[in-house]
Amino acid sequence: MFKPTNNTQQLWLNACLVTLDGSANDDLAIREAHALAVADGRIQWLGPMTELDAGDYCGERFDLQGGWITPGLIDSHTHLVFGGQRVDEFSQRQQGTSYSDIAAAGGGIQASVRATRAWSRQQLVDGARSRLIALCREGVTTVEIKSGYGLTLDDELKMLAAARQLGEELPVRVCTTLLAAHAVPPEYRGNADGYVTEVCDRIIPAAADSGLADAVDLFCEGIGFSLAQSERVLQAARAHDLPVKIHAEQLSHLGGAALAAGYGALSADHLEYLDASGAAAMAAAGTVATLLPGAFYFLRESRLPPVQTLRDAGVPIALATDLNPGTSPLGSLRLMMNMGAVLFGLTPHECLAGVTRHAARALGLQDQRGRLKVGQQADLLVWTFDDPAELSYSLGWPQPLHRVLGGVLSHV
Ligand code: DI6
Ligand code: FE
Repeated sequence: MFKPTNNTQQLWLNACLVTLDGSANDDLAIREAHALAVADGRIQWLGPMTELDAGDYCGERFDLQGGWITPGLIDSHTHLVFGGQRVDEFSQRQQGTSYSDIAAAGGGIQASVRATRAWSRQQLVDGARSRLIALCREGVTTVEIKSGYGLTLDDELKMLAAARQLGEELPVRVCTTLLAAHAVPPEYRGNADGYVTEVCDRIIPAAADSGLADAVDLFCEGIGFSLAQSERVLQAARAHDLPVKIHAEQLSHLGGAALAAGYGALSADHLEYLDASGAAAMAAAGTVATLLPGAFYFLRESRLPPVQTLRDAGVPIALATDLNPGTSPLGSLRLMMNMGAVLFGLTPHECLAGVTRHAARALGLQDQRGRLKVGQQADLLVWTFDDPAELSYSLGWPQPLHRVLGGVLSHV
């Protein structure tokens, strides 16, 4: 029998809990007719209603009468801080110009770099706020935000500081990732190795010293950085005790995912061209596969990520928006769940696990968030639906009735 204690701050009663605390990767581990207690911003207890003695408790309590609680949603891969916009490129692409043609003409990532350098930290915050609010309204309680449009020491730190500021202003937890190795900036055109030296010797150390980066990411691709250059970045991150992530096997197979797995990467992301040996390396390292159906859709790609290979290898699969101005201007994690199911063939249960439990792991936060489990942060969503599969089935509804961050009801 559980009795609320002096520090119990909240009781949720008569709930169906989607705990995601099972052993299989796609196990929602639903618990009906349960209660959940929150203390000090964390889940203090959960169990059957019949094991709760709340007789003397006079704090906050909510009787859900069979309603549902899921963990807060986690968008584990975004580039939502950037200067300017790229809607003009969208028009060009609609007229038949390709993403790579636009990049070759000085647009693409370089257009966002010019605009981002020109904007102050406050302008970046003001530009990103509505995008982040859109995610929060759907139930996102943790978001990862990457740099990568500054490509100088000062501009990369400015982006990370903007991301941190957004987390202070809005009721959402922000994880920051340094993506200085996103593209070769114009000052280093034709000298990618020289830029990698700048990233490794100056930008990564400064990001680590400032405390502004929670992780380091890089773009390993024919149009990004080679395997050898990627390894230098991974080594520099390791030397500064920063965990790593990688954009890999999106447009071709270079082997970046296996390389990063060898450095204990939290996640390898995109992965349309991943092969079985890459998946095996990820499984061995515990590296999460983060699939990004928004970029696949927006670029009208046809090569599907190897979902069955990932399942067979036992690699946890996360889903994220990749929210960015060039390849995924799509501020909806629910849309990614729907696309994960419709385009990539994930089950609705895999989609929900991919934006909670496995998304938390992709950020190294599996002991803090992503499941309903004693000790985890009380980031909760309350819903009415008949089946949690509805979160992948439909778009626009259902919407969360309540959004709870660290045990505090939050409105956005
Ligand atoms: N992969 C992506 O999809 C984005 N960056 C990356 O490494 C695209 C970024 C952009 O076009 O602005
Ligand atoms: Fe990305």
